[in-house]
Amino acid sequence: MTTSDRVQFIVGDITALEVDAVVTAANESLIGGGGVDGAVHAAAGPGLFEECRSIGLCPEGEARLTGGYLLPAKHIIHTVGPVYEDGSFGEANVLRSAYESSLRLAEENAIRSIAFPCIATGTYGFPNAAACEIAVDTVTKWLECHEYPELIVFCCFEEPDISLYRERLSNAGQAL
Ligand code: AR6
Repeated sequence: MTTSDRVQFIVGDITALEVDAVVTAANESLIGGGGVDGAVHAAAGPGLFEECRSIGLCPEGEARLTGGYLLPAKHIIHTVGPVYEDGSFGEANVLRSAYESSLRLAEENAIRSIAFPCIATGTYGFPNAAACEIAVDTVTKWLECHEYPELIVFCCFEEPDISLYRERLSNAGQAL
C-alpha cells in the first residue's frame, strides 16, 4: 500500500465507523460534553463514562485510550485540542500535538485503522482551514516514517470541511 492509499476522508458520523479506533475531541475532564464527544459518549454507553472517570484528567495536546464499548470501533482515543483565542497562544502547536499524541497511542497499541474528526473546530473555535492544514500535514508526515496506523480516515461532519480536506489531501498527495 502506498502512503497516499493510507489516507481517506469521508463525510458522516464518526460513531458509525468500523475502524479499530475513533478519535474524539474531548475536554480535559474526559467525561463528555457536546459535539463529537457527546455523540461518542451517547453511542458508546455508560461503560465509557466509568472508564474515563477512572483515567482522570487529560491535559490539552495529549491523548488517552479506552475501549469502544457499544461503538463498532474497538477503541476510542480521547484527545484534547486547544481552545482557540486569537492564534497567539500556541494553539497550532497544541492541535498538532493532539494529532501526534493520538497517532503515537495508535502505534503503541498496534491500531491498524483510525478515524479523526476535525478536532477543535467546533466548540473550541479553531478556524477550519488552518485546522485542516495542521491535520493533513501532521498525518502525512507521520505516515512517511511509521507503519502504524496503516489507514487514517478523516471524518468530516460538516459540508464546508469536505472541500478543505479534498484540496489539502490532493496537494499533499503530490508530495507523497
Ligand atoms: N461525527 C464526526 N464529527 C462530528 C460529529 C460526529 N458525530 N459531531 C460533531 N462533529 P466539537 P471541539 C464535528 O465541538 O471544537 C465538546 O463539548 C463538528 O462538526 O465536537 O474540539 C468536548 O467535550 C466539528 O467539525 O469539538 C469539549 O468540551 C468537530 O466535530 C469541546 O466540545 C469538532 O467539534 C471540544 O470542542
